[in-house]
Amino acid sequence: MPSLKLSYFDFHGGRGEPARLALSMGGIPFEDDRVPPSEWERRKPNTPFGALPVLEVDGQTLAQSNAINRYVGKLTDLYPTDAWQAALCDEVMEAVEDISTKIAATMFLPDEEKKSQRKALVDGPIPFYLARLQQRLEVHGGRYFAADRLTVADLKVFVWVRHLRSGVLDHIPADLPDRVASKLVGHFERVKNDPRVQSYYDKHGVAA
Ligand SMILES: N[C@@H](CCC(=O)N[C@@H](CS)C(=O)NCC(=O)O)C(=O)O
Repeated sequence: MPSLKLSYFDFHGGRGEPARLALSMGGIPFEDDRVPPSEWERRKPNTPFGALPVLEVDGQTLAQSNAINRYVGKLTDLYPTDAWQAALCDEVMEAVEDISTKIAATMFLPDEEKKSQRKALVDGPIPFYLARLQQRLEVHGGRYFAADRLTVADLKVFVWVRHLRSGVLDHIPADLPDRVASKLVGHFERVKNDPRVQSYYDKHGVAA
């Protein structure tokens, strides 16, 4: 097994969490490098694209969360071996990137601007992505997004739905997923109740 160091910001959730979860679920040792905000300015220029997460593999760096998810998914058997099922897994991870990028763009806006941009997201793109993800889930059997088993795609959707439901996003109602995509919330519960997922959150002392 290569020597692994996963660098991401020091909070639960976000683009680094699916890889942290997958490596822990697969029992693969890795250095969980949690970058404090005070260090980011200094470290940013040394990352491939000026952003986190970054995975170091035997001293070589890999950026882009979904590339990292695919790689760790292969190491942990949480990524399908079948080419078609792998593509379905990719589709879902890219869809979560699309909508997460729209939400992230509002993060540091002045409050009035944030409010109006988030209202527009709540009136359109967020329910759209929730409903379409739910549709993809149902088309592929209703339990998991690909290969009829838990993959990194499920972890990525789980982390996103948890973020929405947590209520930490100002002007985005926490009950939106429950209102527009109850089966996706069912999927969230399924992933949350996976014993490997539960043991990760028990270890880190936070509720899933
Ligand atoms: N497409 C990239 C986006 C990475 C990204 O925007 N990361 C954010 C954190 S989730 C970041 O590093 N923000 C700090 C910055 O851009 O300075 C990926 O999927 O990894």
